[in-house]
Amino acid sequence: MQDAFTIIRQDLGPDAVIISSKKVRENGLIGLFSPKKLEVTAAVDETRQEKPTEDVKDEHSGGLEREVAEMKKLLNKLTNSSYQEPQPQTLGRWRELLLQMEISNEVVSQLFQDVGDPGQEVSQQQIYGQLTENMITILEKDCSKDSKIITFIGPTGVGKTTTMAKLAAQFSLYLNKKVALVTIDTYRIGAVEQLRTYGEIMGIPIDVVMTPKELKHIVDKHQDKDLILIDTAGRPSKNSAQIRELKGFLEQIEVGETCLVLSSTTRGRDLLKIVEDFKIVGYDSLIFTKVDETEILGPIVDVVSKTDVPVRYITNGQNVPDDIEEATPEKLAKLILGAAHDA
Ligand SMILES: Nc1nc2c(ncn2[C@@H]2O[C@H](COP(=O)(O)OP(=O)(O)O)[C@@H](O)[C@H]2O)c(=O)[nH]1
Ligand SMILES: [Mg+2]
Repeated sequence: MQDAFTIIRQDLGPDAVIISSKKVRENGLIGLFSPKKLEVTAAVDETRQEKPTEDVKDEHSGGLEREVAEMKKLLNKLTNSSYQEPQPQTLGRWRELLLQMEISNEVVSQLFQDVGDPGQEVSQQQIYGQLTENMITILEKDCSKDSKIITFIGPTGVGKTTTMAKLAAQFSLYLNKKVALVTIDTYRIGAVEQLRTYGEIMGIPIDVVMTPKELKHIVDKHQDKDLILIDTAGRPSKNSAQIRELKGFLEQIEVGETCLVLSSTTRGRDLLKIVEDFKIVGYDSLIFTKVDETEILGPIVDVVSKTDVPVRYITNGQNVPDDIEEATPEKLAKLILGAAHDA
């Protein structure tokens, strides 16, 4: 505060009054751990200062300009001379934060490997860097599947059909690939219509199949395509009889890659149950949808750690085809740990 007074006095003169002062944090994750800064707003009452009044208009706007310039200067000085508070117990805070992001105790312990002893002095950047590195190691999984035929499985409403439409559009419109869409999602009213609409817009053929035999026939028919995407009915994962039925369909063809689609908004414990239930069908990779709808993305790390398969894509909105991104371990780690990297 003493520093702020000095700066205000220099810039605004002895008549300056303090309007408000408060401690503020920087935005983002790193803000939680860096010392708070002091923000002081001060002003001078111009009516108290004697001024020539000949050219009121010019004087007025000139005064305003000067004031803005001075305020800018003051703000710059204030943000540069940061107010130091005692450092919080940072390692403990990070651990707390990771647990709040719903990463399990077990995985949090893995993430803290080589991060440093609690007694030791480590900078925020060092902690962040090591946590990121450890998270990348956990997220790095192999998926050496040939992905000519990709099947999308997963619970109801997670975004399978939307994700498939996004990928179909990306591959056909941007990469000029020949794409075919097949759906065995005949259970939900409107499900087929939804896909048909996307297909029509993109000029991509759509086939609806009712039986495992039909599926084989259709896939054979599309041998000339670069990519065949197969949509499935999102059956509740509890119902394992239906999961077995799905398996019956998929056994008819040589699926290149099976993608388990999961929503980021599902609670961690439910996710772990779902990935377990879908093991009957089997899957080679994961897609996490709706990352735009939650800030708690910790369970992704747990799921990858448990399933041993990589995350291929994340989706971040309802817009077809743009709201989808390829997921690399680096990108994911950064997303999960927040924007701290840039700070
Ligand atoms: N906010 C958001 N909504 C999504 C995303 N992906 C899909 N959705 C929405 O989730 C709902 C269910 O999607 P749908 O593809 O029909 O799910 P399916 O039952 O798994 O095929 C739809 O309203 C989609 O627009 C996403 O990444 N973000
Ligand atoms: Mg669907």
